[in-house]
This record gives sequence, structure tokens and C-alpha cells, in this order.
Amino acid sequence: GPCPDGWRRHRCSCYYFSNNSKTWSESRQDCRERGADLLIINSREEQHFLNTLGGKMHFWIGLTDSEQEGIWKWVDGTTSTTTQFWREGEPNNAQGGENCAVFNSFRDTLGIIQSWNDQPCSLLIHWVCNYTPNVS
Ligand code: 2F8
Ligand code: CA
Repeated sequence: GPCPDGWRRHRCSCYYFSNNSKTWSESRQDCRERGADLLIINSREEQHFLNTLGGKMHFWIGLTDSEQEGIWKWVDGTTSTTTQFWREGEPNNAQGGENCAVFNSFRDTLGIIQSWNDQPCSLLIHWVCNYTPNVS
């Protein structure tokens, strides 16, 4: 297939789910060494795909407001305007020190899937890399 061994394919993109835990920056570095970057979620469909995987659903995504508090940017430099995928009450910059986003899905009592949370970038968490192979 178009994705390397150990990667999962969904639509046109390849996904790598880490087996260990790192800080957000170290996770991003790992992805770059793999010719990818931390996961950017582009659509509701992609968010849904990730929600259906189950298992350990707690990983860094490529979204940070380190540059400017409250302005959430993807690792490709684009600004995220999505509010619908954050967990209720998030992002809250708890204790003034949460600048990196984790995908941390669970179903609330109404059956609504709650997902993203901001957490301190220094936490050691699993991560997901992704990239879209060129068609040639
Ligand atoms: O209640 C949500 C809140 O839970 C924790 O703080 C008590 C999380 N903190 C860490 O994961 C370090 C917050 O990010 C989260 O907003
Ligand atoms: Ca938070």
C-alpha cells in the first residue's frame, strides 16, 4: 500500500501511532524525522475516523497556542477556527500553562463525543504523526 509498514492508511493519508510517550516538541521532532508532522485534523470526517479507532485515545496533535495565547495554530501555520471538537470547557489554559492540544476522546452522558483538551506541552504523552503521500 501507499503507507510504510507500521503506518495506518485512511483515505489519502498515512497515520503513525506512537508506542511511547514524549513531550509535544519531542513528539513533533519524531514525526519530522519520519518525514511527517504531528497530526493535523482537517475535517469532521477525519475527527470521526479517529474517534472510531478506540484503544488508547490520548495523544498529541499538531495544534498549539505557544506563539500567542488563545490563537490555536496547526503545525502547518494555519489558524484553527474549530470550536466543535474541543471538550466542554476547553481550551482553558488551566493554571496558565496549557499550550498544546491532545486528542482525548470520551463519550459524555448524552453520548456526545468530547475530544480535544489543552495540556502542558511538557507532559509525556503518546502522539500521532501524519502525512499525505504525493501521487506520482
Ligand atoms: O477539568 C479539566 C481539566 O482537567 C485537568 O486539570 C485539572 C487538566 N490538566 C492536565 O491535564 C494537566 C486540564 O487540562 C483540564 O482542562
Ligand atoms: Ca485544559
